[in-house]
Amino acid sequence: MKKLLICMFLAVSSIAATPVYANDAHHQVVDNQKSYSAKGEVVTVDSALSKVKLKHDAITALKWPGMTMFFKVADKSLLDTVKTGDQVEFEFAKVDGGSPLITKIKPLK
Ligand SMILES: [Cu+2]
Repeated sequence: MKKLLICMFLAVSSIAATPVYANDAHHQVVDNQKSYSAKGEVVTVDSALSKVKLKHDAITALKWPGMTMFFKVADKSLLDTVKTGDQVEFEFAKVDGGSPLITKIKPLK
């Protein structure tokens, strides 16, 4: 439950807060950025806000259980190829302490 809450917090904070790394040139920010891949199902696509709600599988590298949550996408055009109900695979980058940001997403065929 604790992990679930942390992950939900990240999802909420990604909507409410602007990441601070744009203004922070400290090299650790870059060093700590990692990329993760996962699979899931599209629940909601919000192109206007560059967000997608995914019911994702467990992400063991982050010790996240499977859950439904919003992700920001790096570019809203990434959402052109997916729609509600699609099974997808996606990649996201995550800076320590920051919000996950999807860099790739595509339907599983
Ligand atoms: Cu999650």
